[in-house]
Amino acid sequence: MTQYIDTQVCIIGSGPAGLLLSQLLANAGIDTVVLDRKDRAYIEGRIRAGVLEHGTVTALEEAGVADRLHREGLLHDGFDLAFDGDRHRIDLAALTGKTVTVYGQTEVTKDLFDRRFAEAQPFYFNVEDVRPTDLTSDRPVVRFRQDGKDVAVRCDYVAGCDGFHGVSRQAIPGDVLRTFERVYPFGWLGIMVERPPVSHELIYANHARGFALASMRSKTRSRYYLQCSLDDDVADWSDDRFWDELRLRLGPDTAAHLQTGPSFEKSIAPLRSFVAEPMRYGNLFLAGDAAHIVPPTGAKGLNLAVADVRLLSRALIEHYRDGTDHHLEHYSETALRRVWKVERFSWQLSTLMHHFPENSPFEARMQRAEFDYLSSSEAASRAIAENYVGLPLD
Ligand code: RFL
Ligand code: PHB
Repeated sequence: MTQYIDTQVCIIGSGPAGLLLSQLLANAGIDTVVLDRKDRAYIEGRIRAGVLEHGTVTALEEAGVADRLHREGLLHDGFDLAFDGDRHRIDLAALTGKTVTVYGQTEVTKDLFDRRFAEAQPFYFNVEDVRPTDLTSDRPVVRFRQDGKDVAVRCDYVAGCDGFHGVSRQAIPGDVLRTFERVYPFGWLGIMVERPPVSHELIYANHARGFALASMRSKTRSRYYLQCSLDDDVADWSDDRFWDELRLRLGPDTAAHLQTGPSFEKSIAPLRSFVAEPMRYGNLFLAGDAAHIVPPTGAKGLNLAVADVRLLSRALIEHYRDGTDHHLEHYSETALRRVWKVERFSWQLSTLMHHFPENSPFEARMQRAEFDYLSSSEAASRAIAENYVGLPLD
């Protein structure tokens, strides 16, 4: 026997995109049902993004979930690019008048869950076999199984917020969907450690041995990354090996301030650029990693997911409140225009800052020339800065 549930918007995926969309719609009096194949503890535990654009903070404020962020988040008004020992600071505040906020994705997710649970939002966790159907009808149905029972959510719209490996994108027929992809020939090995950061701002370093990033989650917790081979196994990387390599890539002046300790998280993530077009099929709308992936170098993945959700929530609220579909009709093209600009920036910064095994000496010189140009040109630095703090919504 199938249990039927009726709602206005069925949201597949309760990562940051799905949770924020649900909250923004709830604030406008729109009903949602949210489902996820994992549970809350698992989703909150995923250590990922750390840098929030100004617009992301605004969206969290609009959703009413920014109190702790304002208390605990760290405002950063610049970051460093390092190239074979030379350093160039991108002064975000001076170049753009804006800052970014360092606050972990784990915390954003926790704040959103706390709020949704306080409002008794219906969640379906640990669901299996999720199938979005009837997407071109005016009453789509999302079917799934939970605890051996069949459930069907009847809705006006489906929001596919189920990440890169989700089912929503796959529900778009092959003759409609176009995908664009670049897979990078290396990964990022990341660790978390309960020690003060090596520097009060982030350092992105290109070294002949590979890229390194010094980041943080708070004044006492650091996050470091090293470019690694895709064949590497986390087990090959003892903490000692990680610290030795990080010291080499950051250089002696910075390394002198490095406080090491036992890591409590260590994982390898591949780097990919990916875009799916269109981001709408019938009454299905894709948002976040379900539609696009950026390499983490520009710190854009979570921010891009939030930008999609701002556009989509605005369009859905306009539909229910004013009865007009102008922004829904243009959602895909508006979102994609911004997505491609952010893809471009993430690709540019990734290309500049990594050691590419296949690069010829010419391409290596081009990287160096780009760094030298950035270091000497305020215009070039401002172009990096305005992308890093976040491009306008549309
Ligand atoms: P998520 O977070 O992947 O959430 C998708 C949710 O959908 C669920 N799901 C399903 N649910 C039901 N049925 C199915 N069939 C389903 N399949 C999947 C999943 O369980 C999950 O809960 O996507 P969302 O919401 O679009 O959010 C995107 C962000 O998580 C992602 O872009 C960022 O984490 C990327 N990222 C960074 N972004 C930044 O803005 N700044 C950063 O500094 C940054 N650093 C990073 C990153 C990602 C990293 N990794 C590991 C990929 C650093 C790393 C290392
Ligand atoms: C992080 O702290 O996890 C982080 C920061 C900046 C990036 C990517 C990841 O560009």
